Amino acid sequence: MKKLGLHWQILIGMVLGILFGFFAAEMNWNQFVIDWIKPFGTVFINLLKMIAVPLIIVSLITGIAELKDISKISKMGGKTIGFYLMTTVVAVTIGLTLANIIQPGTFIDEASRDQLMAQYASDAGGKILEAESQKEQGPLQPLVDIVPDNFFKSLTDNGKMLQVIFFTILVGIGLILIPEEKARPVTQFFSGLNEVILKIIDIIMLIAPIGVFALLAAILVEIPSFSVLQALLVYALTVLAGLAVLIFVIYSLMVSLITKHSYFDFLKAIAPAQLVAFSTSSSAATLPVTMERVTEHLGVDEEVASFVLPLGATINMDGTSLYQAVAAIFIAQAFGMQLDLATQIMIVLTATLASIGSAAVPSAGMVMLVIVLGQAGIPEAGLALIFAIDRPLDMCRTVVNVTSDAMVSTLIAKSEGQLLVPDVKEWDDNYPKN
Ligand code: DAS
Repeated sequence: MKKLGLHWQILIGMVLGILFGFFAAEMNWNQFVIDWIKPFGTVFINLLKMIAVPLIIVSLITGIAELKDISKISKMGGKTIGFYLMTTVVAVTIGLTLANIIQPGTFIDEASRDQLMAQYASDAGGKILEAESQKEQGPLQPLVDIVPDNFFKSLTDNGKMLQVIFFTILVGIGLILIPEEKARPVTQFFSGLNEVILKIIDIIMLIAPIGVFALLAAILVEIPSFSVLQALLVYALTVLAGLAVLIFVIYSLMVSLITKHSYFDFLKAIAPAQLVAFSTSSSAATLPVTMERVTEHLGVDEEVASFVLPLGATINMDGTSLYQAVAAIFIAQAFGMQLDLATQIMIVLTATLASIGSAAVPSAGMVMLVIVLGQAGIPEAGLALIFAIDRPLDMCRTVVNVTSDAMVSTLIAKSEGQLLVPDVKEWDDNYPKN
């Protein structure tokens, strides 16, 4: 039988985990599941947390080093980065707004919340007390906290991720400022290391079906309440609602206002790329299809597409940043934490940076979520809650990531006078379809 794609293996792992969890709870096999099955879920989560810091360091440095070519090659760099940052901040803001309105984490009833706290007290308690204590500090404390006094100390604490990012960005800028021939060996080293780390993520994801099975079985045995499943469902629907707002409202407005393309025709033109993104959960794997669709069916000049799209696949992940914002608020709510405005603004910053640092491969956004949680003082133990249902959301957020890249390339082409047809209908009439 043809080997089942990893997607289907993970989705099957999810379903079997839920069924087995309910069955084990009925049969009172709780201790067996906690002793012999849950550890596989814990190992899976720790593997992903292990790779988060190296991933953000090498992918940020590699990403910034690529910017260097951009500033040299063309003035489009600033415009492109500007559009990407704007759409990402809009995405995070939509995510935070929906998560605060829908309050998915409050669908976990008190009893289950107490069990959640007890279950993860070691991690949750400490984080919540730490976050509470941070509130007493001065208004500029968050700014002071960004600058590390010892980079290696920052590396050992997921709560100091902004310090790691701050230092990493400085290294990237340093690379841009030194002569090309001196920078090349360094950027080649980090680019090679980036490939190595992406391969390690591939290896980690091979045990994802088992990890997801174990996580779900453990959740259902430890917190045998429908309210947890119900809360997870509301959380997933909150993410999907946010992604839908991006695709059908924000991007529709931007395409219609800035170009003469009808949004329906725009979506029709990039639908094949969206389907590849959905089935691969990888913007990088979808890139060749995105490139073909925008150049052959949207009239975007080759020069613009081959510049804007690879950059977008690397640093523009609107779907991921929205997901990270919703996930962070959901976990905080699930642990009964009230996040003040300063913390939520911190989440906008870290989710934007984490999505820039997220690699264009399956589950990269979930790995980077560790950064967002750590920085906001939200218990990482909550990851066990959402890791188990991450893959279907990854498929959807990757579609949004790719749609945003295609949309920005169309807008940049239009602004550079390199959108070969004002209206995509003209393109289809005057040019041969592929
Ligand atoms: N799967 C990533 C991508 O390729 C996004 C994510 O993991 O959030 O865009």
